[in-house]
Amino acid sequence: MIKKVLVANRGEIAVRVMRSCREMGIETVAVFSDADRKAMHVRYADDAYHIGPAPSAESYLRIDKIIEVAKKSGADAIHPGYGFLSENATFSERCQKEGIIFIGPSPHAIRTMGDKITARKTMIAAGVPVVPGTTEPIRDLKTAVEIIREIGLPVMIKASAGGGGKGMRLVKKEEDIVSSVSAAKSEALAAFGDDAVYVEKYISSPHHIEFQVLGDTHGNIVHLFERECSVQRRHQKVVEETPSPIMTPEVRMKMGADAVAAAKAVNYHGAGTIEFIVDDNLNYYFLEMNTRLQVEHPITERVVGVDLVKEQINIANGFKLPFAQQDLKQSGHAIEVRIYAEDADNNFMPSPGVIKHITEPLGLGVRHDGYAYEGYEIPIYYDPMISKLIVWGKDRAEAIARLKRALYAYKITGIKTSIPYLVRILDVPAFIEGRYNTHFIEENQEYLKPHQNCTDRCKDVAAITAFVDYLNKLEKLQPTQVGKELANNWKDFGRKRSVLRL
Ligand code: MV4
Repeated sequence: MIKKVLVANRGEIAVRVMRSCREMGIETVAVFSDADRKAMHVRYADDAYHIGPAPSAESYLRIDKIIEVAKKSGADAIHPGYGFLSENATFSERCQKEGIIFIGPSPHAIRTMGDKITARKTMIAAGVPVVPGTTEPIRDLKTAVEIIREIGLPVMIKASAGGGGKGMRLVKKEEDIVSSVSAAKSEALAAFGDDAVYVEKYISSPHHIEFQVLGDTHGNIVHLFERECSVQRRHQKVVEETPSPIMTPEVRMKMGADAVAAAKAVNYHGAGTIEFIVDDNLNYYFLEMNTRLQVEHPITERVVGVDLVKEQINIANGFKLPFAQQDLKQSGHAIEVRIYAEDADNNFMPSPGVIKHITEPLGLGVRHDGYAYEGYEIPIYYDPMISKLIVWGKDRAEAIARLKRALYAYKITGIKTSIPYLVRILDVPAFIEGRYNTHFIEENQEYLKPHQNCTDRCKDVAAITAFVDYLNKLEKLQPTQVGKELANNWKDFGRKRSVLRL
């Protein structure tokens, strides 16, 4: 039985994992870099160990140091969160060897799905539809031209060791094949140390729909339905929702069964996600499998009513899944938005710095997964995502209204955040109507620019912030008191906004 979990991560996900541990009566161990001495996950954990300098290559990615801390602290298991070592087969293997439980899938599952060509072959053998294309690495440029002619242009060239859009190239014209393939190969070699690339037919206006799966170590695998993740910017998800607005019960059943078949093909245990690319006629194809807990997992938790981290831990303990497929139902609608410390009005420049004031939204149907607090400095070294806002409604319209209400109430000063940008997304007609695909952001640039009301509001905010700075200097107020001052100013402000319907 797992009694103590080392969380090999930072930020909101480290805190989120520890919350489930605490509910289960499991002790938690944090690890932290120089940049994270004052981070929330360090404060939240029962115990915390320093593992190195700020750059992740010297801290959160150091397998040896993390294993050492696990032993020293008496942790019997490690939860990797997402990113960092979460999809590192060597790490999972090393844990096994050291007698520490890795809360995640087997090294074999990670390895098979991590190599996209092997994953494609495995899916074909399992009868799961994949995008038409190659199942062997492109050997040389001459055969590349022949193969691509056969598949038909346009095609995507992808790195086998890549994923998530890294090292991807679209080829539209025959004369570009040679240069694109060789560029993709050298890019893949530089980025992943592996120049194997493969080719897929290009699906022109796809949806990104993924299925959550859970498997236990007794061979039981279920899916927990889909997440629609088509609102992306440079392969970064911005909004995720479930159910998908384009899904039908029939296609959901089929895709769910294929997601389970995909996981079965690698004897999957733990939480995982099958990514599909879906065209307008709801033809769908396996894209890749993520062998970790994902950022957007809370929308599934809310609509299906399952604590995915708790299930991960129970699976790692060797327990059987407590539900069968027919026990699982979707109820209502959930949406998540990711809040980044960046300036959407200045080319999404990262905006690290000290959080001067933060008021998180509360109320019916609102969940906030974050880690920032007043006085905390967002480090420059890691992903700029500072929190996730997850709302639930009985239907999509209620969820959107609730999300808007929550975003209006969400106040962060000291740094720039993507909150105003997210509000604008919720006002785009195509989003409101649920008619969008992966081109949503680029197709709606005009709507997503700051508009007049918004600009006025930003000026007001600037004035208030300047006022608070003035108070701060004049009276040497503590951040919390400054916060109260600010909150009072916002009271009127909120009322005005509800009239303006920004
Ligand atoms: C594709 C595609 C079109 N056709 N593959 C991007 C992320 C990576 N997981 C795969 N991606 C794509 N693969 C074929 N054969 C279009 C994309 C794609 C995309 C996919 C999901 C969400 C957003 C996207 C944005 C641009 C391109």
